[in-house]
Amino acid sequence: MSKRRLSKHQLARISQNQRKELGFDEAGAVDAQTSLEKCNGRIISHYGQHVDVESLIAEDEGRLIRCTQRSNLPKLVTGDLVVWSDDGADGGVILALGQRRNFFGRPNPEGQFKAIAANIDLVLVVFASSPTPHVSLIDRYLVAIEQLQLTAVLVLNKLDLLNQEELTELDNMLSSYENIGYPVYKVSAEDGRGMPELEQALATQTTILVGQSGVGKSSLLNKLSSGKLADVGALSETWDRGTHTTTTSSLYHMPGFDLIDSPGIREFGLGHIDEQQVFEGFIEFRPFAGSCKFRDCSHRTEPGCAIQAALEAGQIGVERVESYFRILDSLNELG
Ligand SMILES: Nc1nc2c(ncn2[C@@H]2O[C@H](COP(=O)(O)OP(=O)(O)OP(=O)(O)O)[C@@H](O)[C@H]2O)c(=O)[nH]1
Ligand SMILES: [Mg+2]
Ligand SMILES: [Zn+2]
Repeated sequence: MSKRRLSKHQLARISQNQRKELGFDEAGAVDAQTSLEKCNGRIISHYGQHVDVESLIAEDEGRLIRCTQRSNLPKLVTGDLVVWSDDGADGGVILALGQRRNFFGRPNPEGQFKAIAANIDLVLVVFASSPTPHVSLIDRYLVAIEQLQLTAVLVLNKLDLLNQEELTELDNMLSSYENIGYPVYKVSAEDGRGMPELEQALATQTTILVGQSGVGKSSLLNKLSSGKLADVGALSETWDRGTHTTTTSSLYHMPGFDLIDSPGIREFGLGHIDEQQVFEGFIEFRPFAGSCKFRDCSHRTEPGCAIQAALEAGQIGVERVESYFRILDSLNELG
């Protein structure tokens, strides 16, 4: 009886605060996560009411079991380590969630931030010349990735579609990210260009592919596996109408590494993030934090602003500063 009340209490608290739902910062949610030695399965895919779990039990390692979950658990996501048990029929039931090392997430249509994958090493932010990258979408991803203390890698796909002029333009943009410390890969899932270098960066890691719908995340996955694992969208205009080919995050084992394919997005909202976190998400701004004349400097027009000074000195790029203000403005519109 008291157990039941506890889980209800936990659920109520979960709805109060999305971060808590993700299993961090909250005594209740952390208690709900069990130690990793007890885990005997990993979630590799998630569909509405059930999840596919691969067994980590030595004698049937890799076997897939379709499981339901106990209602007192937080929402489980791909990559979660779990304790499961046979349900006596063909499937299983998930009894406990193993402690999450980290997670990646995205805003749902209501603007709340939801986990989509857990226990990952790298986030591959994929973009392409078509569909055209939304303004500051990359920076929005980077802010979210930095806030979650994950490691970002940028991947420009569809290199085969670029002419020299377009390539030069994109190279300029990409080198500005390389200069501030983000690895950048230029590849084509179509003709395989750049793929060996990318593959090297993925070795031994668990990596999630994220980015707009239609940029070629599933195509990259298929290319890296030398086979067709994931469905790829038809060459069409459907991305612009919001049709996504991949509809759920799934984990795939590749030779020497793991990849999680995720559904594309149209917008990456940052409603869950505050101004300070946006600032910290622009990693090249960090050395200037606290150096402005005014403690509450907006970095726009105040005298003695360290960010404006760094911009004038060429220490930070104008596109990034503009992008920073655009993101702040969008937060204010939401608020
Ligand atoms: N020319 C060219 N086309 C590509 C390349 N990579 C992917 N495509 C095409 O782009 C389209 C979309 O590819 P997908 O792999 O389905 O894109 P996605 O990012 O997984 O999309 P969602 O699952 O909707 O998020 C398909 O028609 C692919 O054939 C590439 O490197 N070059
Ligand atoms: Mg896809
Ligand atoms: Zn300032």
